[in-house]
Amino acid sequence: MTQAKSACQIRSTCPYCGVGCGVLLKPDDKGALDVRGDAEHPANFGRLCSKGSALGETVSLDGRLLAPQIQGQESDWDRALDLVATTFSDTLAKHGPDSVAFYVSGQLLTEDYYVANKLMKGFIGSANIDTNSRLCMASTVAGHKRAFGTDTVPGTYEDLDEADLIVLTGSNLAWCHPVLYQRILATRKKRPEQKLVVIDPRRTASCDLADLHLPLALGSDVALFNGLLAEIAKRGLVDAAFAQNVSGLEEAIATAEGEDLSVTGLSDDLLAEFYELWCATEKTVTIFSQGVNQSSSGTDKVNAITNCHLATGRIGRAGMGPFSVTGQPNAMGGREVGGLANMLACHLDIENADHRDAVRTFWDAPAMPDQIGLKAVDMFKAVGEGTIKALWILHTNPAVSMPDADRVREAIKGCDFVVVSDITGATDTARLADVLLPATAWGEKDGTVTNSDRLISRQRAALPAPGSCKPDWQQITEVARRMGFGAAFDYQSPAEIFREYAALSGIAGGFGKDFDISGLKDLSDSAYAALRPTRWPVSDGKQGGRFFADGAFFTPDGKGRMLPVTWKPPVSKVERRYPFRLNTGRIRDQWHTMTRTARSPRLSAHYAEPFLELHPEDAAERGIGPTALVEVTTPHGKAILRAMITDRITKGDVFAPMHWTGENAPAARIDALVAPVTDPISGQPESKGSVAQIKPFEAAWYGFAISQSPVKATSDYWAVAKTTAGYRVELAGRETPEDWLKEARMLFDMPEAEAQTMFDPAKGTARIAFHQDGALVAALFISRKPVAVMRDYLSHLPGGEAPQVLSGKSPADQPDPGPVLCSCFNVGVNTILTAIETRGLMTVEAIGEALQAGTNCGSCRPEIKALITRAKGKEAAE
Ligand SMILES: Nc1nc2c(c(=O)[nH]1)N[C@H]1C(S)=C(S)[C@@H](COP(=O)(O)OP(=O)(O)OC[C@H]3O[C@@H](n4cnc5c(=O)[nH]c(N)nc54)[C@H](O)[C@@H]3O)O[C@H]1N2
Ligand SMILES: Nc1nc2c(c(=O)[nH]1)N[C@H]1C(S)=C(S)[C@@H](COP(=O)(O)OP(=O)(O)OC[C@H]3O[C@@H](n4cnc5c(=O)[nH]c(N)nc54)[C@H](O)[C@@H]3O)O[C@H]1N2
Ligand code: SF4
Ligand SMILES: [Mo]
Repeated sequence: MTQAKSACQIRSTCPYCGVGCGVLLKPDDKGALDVRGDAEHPANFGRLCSKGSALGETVSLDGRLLAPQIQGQESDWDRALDLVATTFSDTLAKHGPDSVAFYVSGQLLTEDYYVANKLMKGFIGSANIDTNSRLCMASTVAGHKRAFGTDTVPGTYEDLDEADLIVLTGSNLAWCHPVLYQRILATRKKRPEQKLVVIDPRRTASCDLADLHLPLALGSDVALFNGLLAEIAKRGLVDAAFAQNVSGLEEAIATAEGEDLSVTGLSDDLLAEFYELWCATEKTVTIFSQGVNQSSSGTDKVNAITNCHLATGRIGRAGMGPFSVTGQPNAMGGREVGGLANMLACHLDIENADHRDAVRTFWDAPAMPDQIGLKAVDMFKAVGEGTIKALWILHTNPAVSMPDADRVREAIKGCDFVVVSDITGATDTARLADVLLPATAWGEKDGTVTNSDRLISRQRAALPAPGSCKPDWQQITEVARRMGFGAAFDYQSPAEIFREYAALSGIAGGFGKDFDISGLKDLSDSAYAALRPTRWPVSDGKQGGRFFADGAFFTPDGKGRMLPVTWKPPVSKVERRYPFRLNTGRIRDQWHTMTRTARSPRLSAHYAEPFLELHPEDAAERGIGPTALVEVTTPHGKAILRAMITDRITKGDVFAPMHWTGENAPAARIDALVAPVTDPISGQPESKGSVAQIKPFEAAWYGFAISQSPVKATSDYWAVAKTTAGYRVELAGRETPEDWLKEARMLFDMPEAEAQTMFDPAKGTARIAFHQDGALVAALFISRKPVAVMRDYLSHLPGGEAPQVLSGKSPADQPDPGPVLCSCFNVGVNTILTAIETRGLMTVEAIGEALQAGTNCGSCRPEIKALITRAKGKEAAE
């Protein structure tokens, strides 16, 4: 079947991670959307993870931005676009091209991205366009360019099926690229000899089904892979024939041999086991992600990995190669169109005069910068210093996701003119905008994205654009026209933009660049509409496939480069005042700053609150109990997070998720704590290596609330999550209010409603519930200790009668299911534990048969396995 539409099902692509899963969309006439995996899409063959499966729950218009706003007042497109265009033009005229900037996103579609880059680099005449991919893929881009001469991912997903060894380093694939992880598990079922090794300072969910876990010291990957390179040389495993195509071999090996492996903190036995496995297994794929990239030595880490693959010639052949998995759905597309401040377009270089001239001629561009622009961290510094006076932010939320986020927030607030294009006005960044432009969202827009393995897939609209929302490409081209660049931005459709882009890539191909999709430059509108997933390159010379097995690289001498790299510690030094290393990252069911995933009750049930993973000994030494709140301080900011005491983390490290924001847990904006230090080559921030102090948060009171409607919390700590019945809220404060009933009325905005109460002043407990027309609307539970009530049970009560709500627990015949582990079938941890303990179900399959848990998307299978392993451990100990 090749049609884009079949039986009212529309083929599109999941808007979350870089796996790039194909989806089948079926809208109904009420605006709801049925979302299934596309069995014919080569990235997922029908599989979806928990986030993809819950897409239908995120498309409601609740909270959507539906019309432009100027200074918080609703406006119309003409006025808003005129204001944006005149302000950018005036700023340009008065202060020159470097006084304006765009900050864009790896979630923009290729067509959006292409026109944003063209406007800034060809017509405004500045290279001040950077992207959140600077926080994500920049070290990989720099590492690839150093090693290969271009930013090329050599392999494809099929390599994961064919590999005999898969190494995950700095990648929690089970949670962040779940469908790829499931793909590996499926292979291992068929070929149990395939081995899986995870290299991560934390024992993540990805480790639960792995053969080997190396809990290396944070930041020590260069040393670990240098040790491997030295071992490769020692064993005589350098591929002499392939080495003819590689420069820098001897120097890289000599440098590697001098490395002190003790900085990895790994035992000689563990190192030997890993090196033996790697050396003995030709078909090895090394997958890497943010544990590698988000580091002050990120680029060196990438090259420490590529060195090992180049030395052994394990690259570009089936089942082997270094493999950077991309984060965002179009992180790869953004790299292709030149969305980074140091790139031009189609992998061409700004600083190369021939490349510049070719692009200038192609675009008929009046102004082209000959120098690279400001990279994200420097861009927001320039905004803070007032040198950038007009800033347009599209499809990203930097007030939350940039390091030193409080300073970034201040910088945006103080900027003369800020435009934000988003699908909602309720983000930390959108709230600071002078002009807010409403964008069409994923289900409503058309274009293309490129995933981790160079597959270009179509995103197709299945729902009508609500209100007056416009796609990002139209917003950009409308502004370009109003700035006087109409002729160059006269596009009527994404297809037209795509054709131009494909034609430009042919010029890059002419320069010998890898990214050439000129074979698609004459795609008709209907062929674009029907385009099936297509792997680049698509040119007369090459169609899809892998790169570099032939030994031909894109460097000036045509050779692959090995780099002499040495271990350097993270920039921030652990010291007496800041004795902990703060690692940050993702959880399974939330996407970044939560503007979409937090709308889904299912996805919000996995972790309903921001948390800090810390080691049991560190917790004990500091008097931090299992459900306590922890105050985390770094030289840059403070946060309050729920303690999650676990030996999955190394003593001395702490880990916090990046997701929570001013909208849902203002004390837990983790990037407010992260130092704005960067890799000197890639400019990528070290989001995982700040230093911190921790202590118990001195709460005078703790609270838990449930409510049918949104709440107005103001306490020192609060965190809200969506439930099927409304909202659940965790609260805490340093000072106890005088009157809890008054507080509850304010929290729930219920000045009048009749209250049911239970107070015990001596114990400091208060319980208050509000009913209306016989149904529970809200309830608040207060205590001097962390509140002990059955949260998951209570969360379902609003809207029902719930006369016994103040007891805080379920009637004896209704056990508390506990926090949801399987979000597809809503199965809680307690339910699974009870099944393990009382029914002796000791395999993931048996649990699946009995409870359905883990049988749909499979994202929770590693966690089910971990529960079983824990239960087995307990049994053995008893
Ligand atoms: N559920 C979910 N999935 C996502 C996303 C999301 O928000 N939510 N976002 C997407 C995006 S944009 C991205 S970029 C990817 C990121 O995907 P990943 O990179 O897999 O995710 P992270 O959790 O940021 O970091 C991965 C791991 O790096 C480890 N790490 C930290 N420091 C080091 C180190 O020095 N060395 C090594 N070897 N490991 C280290 C951390 O402990 C962490 O477990 O996920 C994508 N997928
Ligand atoms: N501490 C720490 N910080 C990190 C990371 C980390 O691991 N640790 N990871 C970094 C990484 S890898 C990444 S990728 C970034 C991600 O960080 P961000 O890009 O800031 O996070 P998102 O929540 O994805 O922001 C996307 C925004 O676009 C809006 N949006 C959704 N659809 C559309 C649309 O169609 N058009 C427009 N115009 N807007 C839309 C959303 O509502 C949201 O506000 O965070 C980085 N920050
Ligand atoms: S793995 Fe999950 S989040 Fe990533 S593209 Fe596939 S369904 Fe979407
Ligand atoms: Mo990312």
